Amino acid sequence: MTDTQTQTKLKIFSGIQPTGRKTLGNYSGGFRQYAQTQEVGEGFFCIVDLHSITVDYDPDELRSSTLDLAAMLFATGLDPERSTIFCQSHVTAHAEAAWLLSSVTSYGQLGRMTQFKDKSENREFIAAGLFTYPVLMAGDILLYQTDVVPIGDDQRQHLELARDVAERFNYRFGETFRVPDGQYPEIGGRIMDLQEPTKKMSTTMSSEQGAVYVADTPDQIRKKFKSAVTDSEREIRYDPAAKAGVSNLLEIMSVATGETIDDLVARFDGSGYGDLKEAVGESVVALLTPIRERFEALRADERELQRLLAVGAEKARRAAEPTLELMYDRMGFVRPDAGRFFGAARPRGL
Ligand code: LTN
Repeated sequence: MTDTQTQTKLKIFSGIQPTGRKTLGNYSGGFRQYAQTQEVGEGFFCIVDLHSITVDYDPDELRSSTLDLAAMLFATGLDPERSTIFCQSHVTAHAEAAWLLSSVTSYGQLGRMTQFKDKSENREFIAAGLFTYPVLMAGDILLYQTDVVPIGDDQRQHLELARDVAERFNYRFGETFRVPDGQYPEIGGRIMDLQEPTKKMSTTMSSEQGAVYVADTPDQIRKKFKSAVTDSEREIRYDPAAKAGVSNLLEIMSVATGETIDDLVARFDGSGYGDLKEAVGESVVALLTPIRERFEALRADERELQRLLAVGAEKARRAAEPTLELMYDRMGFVRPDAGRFFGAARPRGL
């Protein structure tokens, strides 16, 4: 690939929290999209371990969840050759950028973040890091001159803040950052709990029976679909606004097989719920079995995971460094190795 092609490739960045067991909802609204973006641009996928310490957490769990997530990202199709998969804490530019950007982030705007308000409610101890969380996130995105951020609907407000921070920095210190766009999932972005279809399938809030985990065995998956809630619905039809069990099952099957919802509705016209539930269960078993097998093999080899993460960290460092240097320079810092960057490698377009 030539230099100019590299420079015009769309840059895609997303951060994923290394917490909890990942669900079918995480796969459908997240991992699946990440793997697809590799076809359209240059992807950076960051395991945001620094974000995970902003609420109560257990260090041993953080360690194992970080490796779980790394294995999951590779198992769901991210290719370490084409994309950059790395841990946030391995690239010190993230912590540095967060501090620098805190000078162009409004205290008032941080206080209006609904996630901060929700997570700090009724807590005895509220970490300062929970408040400044969106600044670290803005740095994650802006360091890579990101064009597109594939992200959940619940992160809109944080992305808006990142855009505001980029614009304020550019205005105050001169054009430095590309202002990123969010990309929100459409179909499959909201997989609901199998037991309580009015609630999102969640790592933390769902019951064991309500959530399907990417690493569940075929028998566990079949059992969960068999007992999925469909009651009070008369027929097999798709009405996402009703947040009903049947619509959720149709959406899950569409994600698993790639068939359209209309085709599925036509196929199951006149069938009973039992048939639908069994078919959806089998489609999910077919989808997740190869992923679980790859996950288990990778997760068992921590040395290999560490090696893959080291490769990703090195690529990420090289990608982030020019922007970090430019930030320091624009902000008036005297650099220890002045002249190394300027006049030569500047971030794309600057
Ligand atoms: N806040 C996000 C995780 C996250 C992120 C990012 C997402 C941290 N940094 C940068 C996109 C881009 C979440 O909780 N899902």
